[in-house]
Amino acid sequence: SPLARKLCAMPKAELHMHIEGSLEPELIFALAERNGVTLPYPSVDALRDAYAFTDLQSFLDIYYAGASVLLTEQDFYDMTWAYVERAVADHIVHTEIFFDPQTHIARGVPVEVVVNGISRALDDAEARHGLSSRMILCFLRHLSEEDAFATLASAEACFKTVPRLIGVGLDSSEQGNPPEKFARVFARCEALGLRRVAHAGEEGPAQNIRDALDLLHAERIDHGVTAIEDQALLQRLAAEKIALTVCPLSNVKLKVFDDMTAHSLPMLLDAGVAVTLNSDDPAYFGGYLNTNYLAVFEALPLGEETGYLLARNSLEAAFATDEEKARWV
Ligand code: ES4
Ligand code: ZN
Repeated sequence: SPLARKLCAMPKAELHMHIEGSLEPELIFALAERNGVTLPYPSVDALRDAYAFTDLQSFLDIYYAGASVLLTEQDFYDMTWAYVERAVADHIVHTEIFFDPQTHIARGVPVEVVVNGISRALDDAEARHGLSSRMILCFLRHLSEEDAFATLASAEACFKTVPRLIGVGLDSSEQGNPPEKFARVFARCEALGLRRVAHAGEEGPAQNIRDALDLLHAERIDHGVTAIEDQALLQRLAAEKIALTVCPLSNVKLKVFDDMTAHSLPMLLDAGVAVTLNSDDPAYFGGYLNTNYLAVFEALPLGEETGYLLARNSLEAAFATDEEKARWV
């Protein structure tokens, strides 16, 4: 349809995409073979058949198993380059990539190997495709505060030497691991001059969104879809222009909503919140960014002007320089 074509062709930014979640089953098996890693699945099809999630934790278990094939800098380069080609095809002009160093450090992979492999692919993306980007190191919230501090210490040289590595995030299991657990880690990150985001209000209550703002000084909220439980919070998000990086296909696959027609996106938009659309873990949740746009506009009564609003929100909420932003208008 004409609307679908416009949605696909709009220039947009992606602000919530876990690079380990872009590993397609075929690449997981190719890297397992290259590295002599044995997977707990006999075939690509058997792995894909395991992608029947009941909640966030059932996904995370398979996501960490998939990431276990990543060992060398070239592995991280190849994974990132595959995503870059999908991003360019979806008319993404700027992307901010999350990565989970703790899941790699635990397997003996130094954080420098992870950062350099991803960063080198993003350098090539900028040179060959004009795709600008940033990297955001995410702490795994199911691990301890002490582990997060140790990870930050091991990455401090990377933050100084890799210009596109600009911030930190907080991901993994929200239930039982509230923002307050990482208040001191985030205070240290702020003192280091790092940008801050956090997953909050994905499966957890609206209070986690408040706490991510007040205790972590998060500048954007990843997901935030449960904000609709709290009218005062919605007003605050709108007034303070706190962007939400919403991931529609993720939310349906992880059963945050029964189906796309039940998504809280229209209520967030009605409240004037700066919503953006994102793919989260595109290899696991059924598609890349344009597939998310199309699924939303298929299911919900939203028009072309809302499409442009969502894309503009993503460009405005990016941690890009004014010079970069000027190229997009
Ligand atoms: C994630 Cl969907 C989601 N939620 C929380 N943590 C994550 N890590 C990767 N994908
Ligand atoms: Zn996420």
